[in-house]
Amino acid sequence: MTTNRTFTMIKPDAVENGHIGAILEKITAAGFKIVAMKYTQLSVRDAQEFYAIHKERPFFGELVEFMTRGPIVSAILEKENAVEDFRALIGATNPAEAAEGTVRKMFAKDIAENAIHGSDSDENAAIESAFHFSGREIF
Ligand code: IDP
Repeated sequence: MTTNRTFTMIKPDAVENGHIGAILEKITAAGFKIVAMKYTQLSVRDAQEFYAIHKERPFFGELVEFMTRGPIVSAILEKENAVEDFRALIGATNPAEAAEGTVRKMFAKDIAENAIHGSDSDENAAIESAFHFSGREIF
């Protein structure tokens, strides 16, 4: 089954480097409609909870530090087949392996500071959206 929504964050590196506008342009040009969006900063507790699945990984501390070091843009996006199509738009986790023209290929530095998040399943899209937005912030 496919749903029509996914969740994204433009990560602190891409915000610091001034890429918010270019990334949102790519997202909307690809046919995604923004149904929720905010400019915010994760607390350490937020990042630990959001990435809890990675808590045993060696890079967990680095990931939490990175994701909390500055503001992010979080958003919920709507499009047919949103999760899969958005993962294709952002490219592989490691920008060195990402396809030409993908967001990570264009704007990411390395596997840690990789510019953007996209949910990896419909279930996680719903969980991550609810983590960041209340019902009345979603249109
Ligand atoms: P994804 O974001 O493409 O779904 P995940 O494997 O879920 O990739 O990893 C979550 C995030 O953790 C990545 O986007 C990246 O920021 C960070 N990360 C993943 N693997 C590494 C690594 O080997 N070193 C440092 N950071 C990593």
